Amino acid sequence: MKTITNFIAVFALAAIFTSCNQNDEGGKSGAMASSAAEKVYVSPGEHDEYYAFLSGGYSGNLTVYGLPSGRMLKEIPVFSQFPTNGYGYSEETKDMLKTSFGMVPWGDSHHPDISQTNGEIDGRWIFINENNTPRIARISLETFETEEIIEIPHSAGNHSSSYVTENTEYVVAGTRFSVPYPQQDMPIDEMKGNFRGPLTFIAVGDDGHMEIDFQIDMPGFNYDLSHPGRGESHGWFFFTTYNTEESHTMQEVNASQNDKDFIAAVNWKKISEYVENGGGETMDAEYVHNVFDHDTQTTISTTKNEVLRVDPRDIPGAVYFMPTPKSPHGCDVDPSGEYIIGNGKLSSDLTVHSFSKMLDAIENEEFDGDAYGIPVLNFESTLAGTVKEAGLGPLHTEFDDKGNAYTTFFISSEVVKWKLDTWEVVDRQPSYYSVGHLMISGGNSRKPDGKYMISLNKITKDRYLPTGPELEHSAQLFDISGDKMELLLDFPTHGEPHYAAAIKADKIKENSKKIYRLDENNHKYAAVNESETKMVREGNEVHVYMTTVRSHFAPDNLEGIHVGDKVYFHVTNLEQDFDVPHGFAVIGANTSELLIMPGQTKTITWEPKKPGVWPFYCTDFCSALHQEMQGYIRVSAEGANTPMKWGLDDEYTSN
Ligand code: RUQ
Ligand code: CUA
Repeated sequence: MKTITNFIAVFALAAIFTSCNQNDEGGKSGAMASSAAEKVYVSPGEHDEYYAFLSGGYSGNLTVYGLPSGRMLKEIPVFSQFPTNGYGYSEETKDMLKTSFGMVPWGDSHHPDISQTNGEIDGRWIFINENNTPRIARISLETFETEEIIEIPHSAGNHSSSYVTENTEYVVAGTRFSVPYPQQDMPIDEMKGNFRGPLTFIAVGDDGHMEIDFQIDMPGFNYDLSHPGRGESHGWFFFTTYNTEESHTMQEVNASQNDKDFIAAVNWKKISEYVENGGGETMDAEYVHNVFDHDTQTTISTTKNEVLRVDPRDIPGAVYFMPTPKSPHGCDVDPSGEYIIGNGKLSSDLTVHSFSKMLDAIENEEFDGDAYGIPVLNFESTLAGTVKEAGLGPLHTEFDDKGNAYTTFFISSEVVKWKLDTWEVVDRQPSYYSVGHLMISGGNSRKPDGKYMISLNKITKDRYLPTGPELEHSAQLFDISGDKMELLLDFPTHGEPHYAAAIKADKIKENSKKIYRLDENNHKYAAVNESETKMVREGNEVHVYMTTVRSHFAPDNLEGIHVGDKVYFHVTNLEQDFDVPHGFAVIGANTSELLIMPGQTKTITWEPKKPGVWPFYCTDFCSALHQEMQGYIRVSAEGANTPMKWGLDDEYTSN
């Protein structure tokens, strides 16, 4: 134990040392600074070349930036309620956050990944995982809205996710915390040998719809990160593990005892065939699957109660373990699919495995025993090479289009560029400070785009003006087109950017939806013109069918609501112009506002507490007469008999 503690102490010291050092070299001046400025300058009215999607971490969301400018274009709500537009509050979207634990209004999002065709990112959807209450979301890149969220049963800490295979056949989820499988009440210190680590493969249909295909019942290690094979290794998936010690306490020390943990190599094609031929057994599960239906503009939420469990020991050749030093974190596959890189967090070396050597080793049965019945391959047999003493605390690796790899080092706070095949370090640049992930556009694909790299840093202090004890995390943009990486720009992110994905703007912008067509609005409570607006009472529930158009609501005067009523405002935006949303807010609402896109219907609930005449208004500055876009609701005391009456411009309907 003592050696380990010392080891960690040395790393901590090194961190302080390197941070101080870098401080002095941080700034650039003169000609260098102006050439960097030119490279990131996107003049007013011009568009960026790339969309970059940054994970929001504990914000639960996904933020969109333009590159190279670093301008934030949008925040897309995914796993968290978003009062800015009513996501997760409105009647239509609140079920998107339904889980088997009830409504979960927050999430910890980690790793976005863009859908692929033939190993190239295609810009149809972006997936992102939720770590805390295990889920995967699919976001449409036509609407930039979350369309689907699937919960992952029997998983705990969905971290090795949400990476997709070469043709988006599957998106994966692996449990970071091993747990009883299925969950049960048992003593914690009986973990070893009794907990399991299920890996879940979710099939993605041509329309994007996700269904869990199977769950692989793996030994109870922590499955940290994963990446798909590509090219020759298409059909395989690789997962790093740590805590192969299976310790249940003080993991900081106890999970660092083994000299090597594993990368699990999973032949999903083989397992998928096995399952197609009736293999596996169904087991009980409880999970919720939420799909946003564009036709009715509402969420369809379904609770499922079984999954297909597969025992890898029943399928010869399905899973192998490759020993990898020192609690590996990142698990990255190069564009050719030949190299699998495992970054041991507590090592200064990077381990590169060879896919072809792995196949030979399997063929020649070069095993070093097994772990719970899964063959462990001989370390030397799969080893392609080692990048020696590249830095301290390696985490993640990405690739360019010229045979180079880029690895982040958290402790020595730098990005190190090295050559595939020769394993030599060719450049290193400090990051400010303590970089976690990095991202190169198309980094998880056959065709990375070697123009820009961003480092996503954990510590920001002194890079921006202080904003109290909390600073937003910092991202740094590097030009990687030359031999040396060149720092161009710092920009703040929102939440914690664990990983990101980027794509050329051309691949998305033409498909971007501008409006929802009113003639396709099949929302149950839509009023697609003002003549359809009305109030309908059902007991103490009142449904208001309301419309918006620049610059009034219809109706804008409503009477006959009583304290004790529950009012549903179903607001349809009649606009058919790009970028003309209207908002809806009403005093004392216990939810949020609504932001309604052109052609859309959204619903907010309101339970008036006090008699009076209460205003509502449009929150989005939509026209010169936006301030006039308002109305009044008369609320009478409970038990009063004020008749319902609604209208616009003193023309009333009543009942
Ligand atoms: S993990 S560094 Cu999800 Cu590396 Cu963030
Ligand atoms: Cu509508 Cu402001």
